[in-house]
Amino acid sequence: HGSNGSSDDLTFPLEIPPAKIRFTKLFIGGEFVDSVSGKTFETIDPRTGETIARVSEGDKEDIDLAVGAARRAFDHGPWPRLPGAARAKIMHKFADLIDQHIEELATLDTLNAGKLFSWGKAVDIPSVANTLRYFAGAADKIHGQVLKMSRELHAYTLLEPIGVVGLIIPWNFPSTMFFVKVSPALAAGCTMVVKPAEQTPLSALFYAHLAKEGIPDGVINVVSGYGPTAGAALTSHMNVDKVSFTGSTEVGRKVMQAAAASNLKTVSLELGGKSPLLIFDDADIDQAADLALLGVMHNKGEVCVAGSRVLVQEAIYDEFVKTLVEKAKEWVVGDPFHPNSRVGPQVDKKQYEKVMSYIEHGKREGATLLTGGKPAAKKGYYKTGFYIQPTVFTDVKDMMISRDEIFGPVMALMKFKTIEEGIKYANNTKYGLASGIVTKSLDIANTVSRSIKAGVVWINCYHGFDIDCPFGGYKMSGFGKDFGMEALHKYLQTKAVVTPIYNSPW
Ligand code: TXE
Repeated sequence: HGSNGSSDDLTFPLEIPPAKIRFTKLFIGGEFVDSVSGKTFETIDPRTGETIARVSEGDKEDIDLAVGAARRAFDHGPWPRLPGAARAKIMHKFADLIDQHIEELATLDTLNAGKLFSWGKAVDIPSVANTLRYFAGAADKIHGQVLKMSRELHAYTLLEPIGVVGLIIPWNFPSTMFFVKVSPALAAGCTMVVKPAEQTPLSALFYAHLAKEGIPDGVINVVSGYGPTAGAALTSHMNVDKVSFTGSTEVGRKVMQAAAASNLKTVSLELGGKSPLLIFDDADIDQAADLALLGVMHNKGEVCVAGSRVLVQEAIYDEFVKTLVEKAKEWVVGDPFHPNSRVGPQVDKKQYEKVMSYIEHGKREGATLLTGGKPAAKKGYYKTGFYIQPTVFTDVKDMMISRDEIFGPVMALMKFKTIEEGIKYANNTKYGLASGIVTKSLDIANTVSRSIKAGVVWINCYHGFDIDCPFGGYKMSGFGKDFGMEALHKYLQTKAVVTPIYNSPW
């Protein structure tokens, strides 16, 4: 059953499950509050495009209040002063609370972002609890070094929390991205203001509710609102010591400019990508086609590391294409609550229109549409939803669809001859977030992985994430790592303390 964009009833149940939304206000200083202006904005269900709740719209004044609460919690509150083990204990409790609400949290991310419910329940939400636990494990192991000075001086370093941090979150992984930033910041002893994406505030506000049980007031503040207002106020705030941002390259540039123009706060950026998957002649074609589809169709292509450029070596190209077309049918479009669906709706109208316009560009620029290319599921309750068929273009040259981040279920297939040519094509992008290689040859895997300019190389796998594995870009995909112990160090700063050993002149 169910081919691409199928109108198969199985993946589109006639009933839309009712939304149960409990938290819609800003969370400042440990309380849920209305925005200063009293304004709210709509949050929608991308399955239907319909409004499911109105959420408080934070702006500059609310960011001021939240930063004030975070500042007080940092300068006078217990959090940065607690022994690391005490912070860890509270973080473990937070993680346990998440485990007790997996189903409700997964529901919110499906309702708000169109993410697959089965995936959220089995993977996304349990792993955010584990992200908290991973960094909790580091909270009592943060220490500096004793230095070997060249003169009669005793010196050591202290690792101190950087202060109040601003965390700006995208909508494609509302839970994962929240905790990838919040967890190391908590372990470090920072206090924070989180600005979730305007498309997906619901799970972030639920996490704020859970934080009330144990995390001291003012340590985590959540201000929902738009980027150019609430987001910009956070990046240009004089009392924020660091901003960690995940989003578009375009806004990443603005974040750096705002930091430079205000108090020179440090910045880390996880931005867009146009990641290559290189498939070599010796690859297992079935495995390669599965990985290629997983790489770009997972989470309906709304993944910063999406393997959106698939580069296939000449000798297997034709056979690969045949296999790919067959296997693309397994990526069934449907209601993300339905267990048989693999591709849910794009997050909102703007993203839907962006993806559709790239598909039109691809056709106009002369690429061959192999499969998909149309809106999907235009029926019943779903006719106003943002569904797009999994789409594959071949004969892709240097075109918009091979250069720009589309952020949808759209693959650009290209052919290469030699290993050198494959590497050259792979690196022919301003981005450098991720990459993949499919080969049985250790020599090819070793050579190519060292030649690709990207923050991660997945060999014979894709989306191989782990909490312990540093993740972040090269080139215009940004800088600074999320995940791994490197992420903890983004929220720390080093102080050197120096004293003479003897009371002698030095
Ligand atoms: O991103 P924005 P958008 C890419 C993807 C997507 C495109 C546009 O290609 O199609 O970006 O998406 C906040 N100061 N990615 O427009 O605007 C905003 O409120 C401070 C890749 O949604 O960058 C949200 O919280 N903050 C990416 C966050 O930035 C501002 C994930 C991201 O939104 C701001 C998302 C401002 N001036 C989109 N303007 C990834 N790397 O995974 C906006 N924001």
